[in-house]
Amino acid sequence: MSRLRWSTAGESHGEALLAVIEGLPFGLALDLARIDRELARRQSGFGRSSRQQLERDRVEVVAGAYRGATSGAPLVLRVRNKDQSLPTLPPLHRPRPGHADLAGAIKFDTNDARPVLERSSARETVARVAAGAVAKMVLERVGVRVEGFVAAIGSVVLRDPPGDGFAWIAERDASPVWCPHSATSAAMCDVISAAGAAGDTLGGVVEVRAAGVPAGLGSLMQAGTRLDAALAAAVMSVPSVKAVEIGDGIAAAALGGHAVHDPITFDGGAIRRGSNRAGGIEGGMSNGQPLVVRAYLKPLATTKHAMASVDLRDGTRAPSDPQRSDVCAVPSGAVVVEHVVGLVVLAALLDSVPADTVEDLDSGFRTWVERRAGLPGA
Ligand code: EPS
Repeated sequence: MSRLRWSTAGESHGEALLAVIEGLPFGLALDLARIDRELARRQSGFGRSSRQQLERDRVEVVAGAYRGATSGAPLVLRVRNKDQSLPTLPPLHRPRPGHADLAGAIKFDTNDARPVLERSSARETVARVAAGAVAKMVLERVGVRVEGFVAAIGSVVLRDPPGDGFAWIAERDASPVWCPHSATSAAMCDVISAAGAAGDTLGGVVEVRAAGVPAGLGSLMQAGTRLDAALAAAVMSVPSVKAVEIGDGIAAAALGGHAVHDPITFDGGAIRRGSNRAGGIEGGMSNGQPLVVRAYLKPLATTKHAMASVDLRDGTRAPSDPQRSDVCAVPSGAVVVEHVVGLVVLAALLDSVPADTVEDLDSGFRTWVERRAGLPGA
């Protein structure tokens, strides 16, 4: 089990969303305004429902801090819901295809899927972003930066993804769909508007890059210690995600090995790679190249027009229960996946460089990287 662990609690229309993060080093100054900015990014993508105008997500620290910094205790974060209508919301008897409603109703042996909907709602990702924002603050101390963007919405694909580095951030942040290319971004807004007008929903692809990750995080030794496996599991657990890709994983399946594997050179006193098709991971370990993780999101399951379903009380044919929903949550997905990747990378880092305090992390990280500079074992 990793030193860093996290979990969330809360319902979409309950009192609040909560995140519990254990294993953080002592002494990390908690920049709450920074967490709020990430929460605002998660909320503000084009294509979200009127709910986003209602909620103004703000983080509060409930436990685990002392004088504004982590205390080494479990850190508990809370984001209150403005819409706390859960006690008066009607039961949900007609499950929506593509949602957790039906499987959850069967699991809990109930014909009212309301509690299932409430917990499976993507509103839960508020808590993951809050937790991930803390993870990113720790990572940034040691020069690791994690950023995500939208690579496709529906049929509109970002043809020319940005190169290494983060020169694209300003253009991403100017885009209402978090896509770092203004013409593609405008086309994405157009397809979202068209889908909304037709009463439909859209999915897409998000890409997350983590730069500054040293080689050697994760482990080849067991299935559960592989960094790519941990990333895939965490990213797949984000609502709507149906596929996860590391590097050029999907395209690589159709190519020969010479066209796929990244050449190794030794140049200027350092190991270098001619390309990064592996997405920064080989053998379940980071290889010193930026991590590249892509998530494929299905169109939202809550569609405006009802779909074929049944009434769970008597099995009669009945249209699925329409709920308020977004047209497209892919821009939010880019922010959520970015934060989830941040949590997994920090967990891997703390497994290799255990640290009780942030100062231990600073010095431990420096030593760990310095020992591995140049040729290994030299
Ligand atoms: C969601 C349905 C919508 C979304 C919600 C996720 O909520 P409501 O039914 O209250 O309009 O807006 O997402 C959020 C509130 C959020 O903050 O992301 C769903 O069914 O998953």
